[in-house]
Amino acid sequence: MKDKEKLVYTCFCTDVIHDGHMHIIREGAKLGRLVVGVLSNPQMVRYNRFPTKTTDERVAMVREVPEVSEVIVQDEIMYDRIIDRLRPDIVIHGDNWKTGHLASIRLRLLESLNTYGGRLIEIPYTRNETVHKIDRQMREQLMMPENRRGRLRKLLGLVPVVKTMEAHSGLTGLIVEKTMVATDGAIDQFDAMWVSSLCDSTEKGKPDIELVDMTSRFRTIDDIMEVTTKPIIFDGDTGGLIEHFVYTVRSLERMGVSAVIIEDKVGLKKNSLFGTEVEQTQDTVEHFAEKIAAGKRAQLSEDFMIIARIESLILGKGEEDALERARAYVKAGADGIMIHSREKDPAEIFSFIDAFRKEDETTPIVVVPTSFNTVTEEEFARHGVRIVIYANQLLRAAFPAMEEAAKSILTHHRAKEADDKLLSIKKIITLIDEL
Ligand code: SPV
Ligand code: MG
Repeated sequence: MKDKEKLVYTCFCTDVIHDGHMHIIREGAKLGRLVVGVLSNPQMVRYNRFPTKTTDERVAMVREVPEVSEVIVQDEIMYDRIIDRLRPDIVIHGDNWKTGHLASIRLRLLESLNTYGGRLIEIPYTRNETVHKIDRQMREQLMMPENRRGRLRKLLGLVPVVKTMEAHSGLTGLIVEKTMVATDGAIDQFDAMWVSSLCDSTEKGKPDIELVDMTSRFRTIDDIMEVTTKPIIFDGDTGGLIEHFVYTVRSLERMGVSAVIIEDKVGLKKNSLFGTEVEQTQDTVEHFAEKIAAGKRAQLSEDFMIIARIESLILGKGEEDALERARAYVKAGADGIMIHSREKDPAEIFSFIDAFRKEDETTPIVVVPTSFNTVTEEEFARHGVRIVIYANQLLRAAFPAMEEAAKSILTHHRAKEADDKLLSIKKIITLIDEL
């Protein structure tokens, strides 16, 4: 007999209701009055993959299910507050969260339930062919260029800071796509990917001087896109000639890239982190503004973004020059401003950001904290930064690890000594999912 007095709660973080969800719903409804929480979209971005429906649409979808008595929005990944509010007799969940990064959510939930004697019931997670197929189809939907391109703009509307990590290959793309951690009572993952000219060039053993041509850069993007769903921000270097940049914009849009960042330099571009140690020439305000305007005119979709990168601080031209350029570039149509610095001390970058924010509250500001790496995303957010790019850390992590393995094998004339620092053969052969 169904005990109508009992309040049963479950939370859904999904765009589609499949057999697995229906199983939980049916089992939950057998136990009492079933309330389903729908995890809000800003939290879905942290917990799962990017939602293809709005929170309201997902609420409406769950409301359609007759066994569900009530649908509410859960706007935190952790259950603490919702449990405090509802005090359900039972929480029902699949048994797929006992290990891995989701385990911390479960433990916190158990603590909350223990305070008043609530119960957690876990039922076997459904892993049948249909569920697997739906999951794969959802992922492939997210990969389609027309769905992927607008995702950066959508993210800007959902999260305070878009956490962006560099990817320079399919494999590093997968790391950015899949890495999740549980810290401080929250689940975290990266939101977007940066296809860096420094990393793309270095990976090919070439200097970062616009030597690797666009065809090759596009090939890297394609490798990443084939196996991931997160939005891509492309490092377009100087953008080249205006006459060429307009073609680049069209190609990137067609591929499903979300944004290109171009920097206001001309001639032989060198990496910004050299600063004034090498000869580098800044573009004129007028010419660079014209490049942005031409790119915006060439753009066919609404959602693609052209972000203007200001090199004034890198080149020792000062904040006033940077501000003047920011104004001109925004006026020319730039969808965002990236301000760069190679100082360890974030003072100059914050001084610019605060001054710019006083006159412009909305244009997204992008930073690349390679040198000023003590600043947290939260601190950037407080100053109004919207996109933080970790521009080269995966490549820099891989190089010393690879070099160490090479040296160890040369030193010992065998591979045994290197082995405990290496990914196991079992892991490497199962790392990549097959369709
Ligand atoms: C890159 O990652 O290629 C960049 C950022 O342009 S920086 O290397 O800091 O110039
Ligand atoms: Mg670059």
